[in-house]
Amino acid sequence: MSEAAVRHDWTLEEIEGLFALPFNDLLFRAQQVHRRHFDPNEVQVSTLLSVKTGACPEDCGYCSQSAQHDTGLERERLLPLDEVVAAAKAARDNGSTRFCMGAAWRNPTDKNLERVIEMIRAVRDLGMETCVTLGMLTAEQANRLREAGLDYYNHNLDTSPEFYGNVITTRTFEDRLETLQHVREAGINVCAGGILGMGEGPRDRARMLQELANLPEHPESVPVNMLVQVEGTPLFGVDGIDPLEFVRNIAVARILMPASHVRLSAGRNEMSDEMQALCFVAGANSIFYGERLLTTDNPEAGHDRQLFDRLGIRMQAAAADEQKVCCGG
Ligand code: SAM
Ligand code: DTB
Ligand code: SF4
Repeated sequence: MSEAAVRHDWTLEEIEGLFALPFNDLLFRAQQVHRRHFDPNEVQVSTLLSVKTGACPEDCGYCSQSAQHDTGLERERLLPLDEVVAAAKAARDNGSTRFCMGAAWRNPTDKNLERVIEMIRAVRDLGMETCVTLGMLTAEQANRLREAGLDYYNHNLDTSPEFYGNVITTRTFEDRLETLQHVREAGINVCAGGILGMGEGPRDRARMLQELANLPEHPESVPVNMLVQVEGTPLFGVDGIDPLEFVRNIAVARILMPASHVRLSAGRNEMSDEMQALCFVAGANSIFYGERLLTTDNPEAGHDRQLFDRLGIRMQAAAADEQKVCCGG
């Protein structure tokens, strides 16, 4: 089978074999795959906004927003529509093409979902792609979001099924898969990835990528986050991941999911420009852009533009409407 084929039957041995390649060989293979599917000098940019911050009932060990951790974060109510629209406009004027709205919920109530739908409609009216991450969804809620014109739903597997219970106890890995299935069946583009640097081992990282790559359809967007360590969370102070090991994960994600956008996500503020450049060589072709992630800092937009200039990278322009509706990416 050719290396460019989109497969869903990766074995753990094959994936561990990729990780075991000499660094140069792995990056060369990832670049070859990348160039068959994408313009290697173009990066998609998305901007995040937390539309409901803090007081989340879940106990995710990495998260600043869990009510179970004392992180000093101020609880906020659902943002008013005009504030969301102002933030989306600013992101669009800065060159961002997708606006991702996050809420610190285990799952949305139907009433809250309707309020988020107003936000989705308003952001679409600005000509931007929309993404939301609201926690677990029922099949009906996913359908409702699709009817409202939502382009992407973000829901991360976070880590391997084996390591999952060390990080989160208030929901299961299977719950995550179920929501992803509802999103896929509703016809919404899937954004699903995970976090590296939470104390997991190399096998967990290979297993997480295997779970993503062996979904019936690959997520259109695969965010690879490096843990942002937040004081007061259980994972604060954990041994981080070796930067070159992180780059290898990007390369393996690129090879396993050749046609997906692989997003270099949280943690860029703690990465050198050189590490980020290696991630782009390894096949990352999307970033979160703008000074803020959800509750933590991201690099200054001006710094990112300068880095892109130094690397000859262009920001992907907004897709034409008809492309956006069907197959985005
Ligand atoms: N509450 C919803 C949920 O968990 O699905 C949506 C928001 S949640 C903050 C979205 C994702 O952000 C998490 O699944 C996790 O992968 C990522 N994330 C959260 N905190 C992070 C951190 N400190 N470092 C890296 N990634 C983080
Ligand atoms: C994703 O994979 N990363 C984003 C987005 N999806 C929602 C969130 C990163 C959050 C980083 C920590 C914070 O700012 O609270
Ligand atoms: Fe809540 Fe999401 Fe944070 Fe978990 S990751 S505590 S579900 S906001």
